[in-house]
Amino acid sequence: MKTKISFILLSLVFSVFAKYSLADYPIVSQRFLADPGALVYNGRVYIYCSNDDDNPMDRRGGYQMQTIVCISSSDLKNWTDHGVVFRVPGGASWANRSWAPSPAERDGKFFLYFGNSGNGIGVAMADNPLGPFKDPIGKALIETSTPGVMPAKNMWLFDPMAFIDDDGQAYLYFGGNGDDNVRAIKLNRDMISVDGPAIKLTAPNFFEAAWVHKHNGTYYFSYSTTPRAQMRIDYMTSDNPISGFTYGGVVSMQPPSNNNNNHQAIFKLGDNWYQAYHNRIVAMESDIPPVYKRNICVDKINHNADGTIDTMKNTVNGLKQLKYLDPYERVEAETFSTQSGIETQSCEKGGMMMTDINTGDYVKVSGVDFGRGCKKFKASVSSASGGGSIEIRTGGVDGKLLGVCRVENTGGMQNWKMLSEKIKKVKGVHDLFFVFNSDEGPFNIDWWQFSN
Ligand code: FUB
Repeated sequence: MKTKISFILLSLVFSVFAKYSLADYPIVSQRFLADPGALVYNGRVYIYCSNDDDNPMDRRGGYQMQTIVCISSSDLKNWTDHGVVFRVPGGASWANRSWAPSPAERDGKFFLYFGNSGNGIGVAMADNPLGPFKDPIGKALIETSTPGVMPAKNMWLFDPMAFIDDDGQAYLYFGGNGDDNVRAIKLNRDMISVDGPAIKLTAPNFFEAAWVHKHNGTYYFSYSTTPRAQMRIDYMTSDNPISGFTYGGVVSMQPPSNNNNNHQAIFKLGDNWYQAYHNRIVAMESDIPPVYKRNICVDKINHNADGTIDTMKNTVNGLKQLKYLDPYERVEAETFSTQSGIETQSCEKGGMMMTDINTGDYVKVSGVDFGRGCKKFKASVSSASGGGSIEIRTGGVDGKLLGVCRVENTGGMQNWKMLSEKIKKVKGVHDLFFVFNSDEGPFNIDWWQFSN
């Protein structure tokens, strides 16, 4: 619960933040998110993050995250904000913090491994990637008393990474704060218990953020280096998942607009490999103390034939859209590539909605394929007052106006009504913009869809 003072501070700060937008970088600028963990499932990448919205705005606030947020995309441009998928102590009564998650899927069950601050590692489970995740064992999965974890000097017992090898054996990597503080432990097939003691690994300048991926038969262990080594993401390679690692090089330098801790998740979507990471550009550009207010970015990485990784280039908008968005399917309003001013929130009936819509706010949905053309637009909206309007444009906030959809009073902010509107015919692929006017009162949007 927020105190009144922090609420006032928040309101002041958000009036600045709300007006901020930045091309397609960072992804998901309506939230402060950090420490990505990626899972590719059914053609989508799900990125699970520490929720920096849980941290106070105050620069002395520290990391106080108790929730994990999930965002996902199938095209790497338009991201869907799924909101909070796990929280403590509700989802794991023994824990009072949850951050730096690592997801895994096995036999149709989904697992999230998380750090209870630096004091132990928990596991939570769900039937689908969006949770809600719940701890199935009622205690930490990894503690200092877990065989093989100790002895270790000043080890941070956090930043878990779950990796399932091609032969089906799963491993959990974790640790922090010292070259000798990396540990790997086998997980049983159930993914919620361990098989044998933790094994000690050593990584030069190891600080935190363990991550493992496998490419062409080589295991890559990547991690954040210490502040003295600029908090780069370095990597080691081996032909064995738990032994024989040797230093390989640098996956990525300290990101621009970060200047503090660094944390990566490496994943393959389609034919290419990517790294999700965080920096602090949203807070910095909004004059918010940035240390505990991070945001997620994604860039492409390249493996060479000799097994080395080229040092990644951080870009502002460097990723290609992998496929166009289909506007003839229902699209959740919390799916977009860029926003200015809006917020996302859970709906009482379930799912998420776009909210806090003010006049002049907008969202951009990239690369929308209208095909041979459509003439109708519909959306599910709610308003407890006069409402406002949604301008439907292509090409920019001042681009071609296809139509204006009026939002009237629906009888409550959680009373949903479907609007439909004839629009000017639009064909082919365009960036779609919704530009909002809420002069007659606030409104929410749940989903939208075009038709012929
Ligand atoms: O988010 C809290 C901590 O910051 C994580 O555990 C570390 O990896 C660093 O990113």
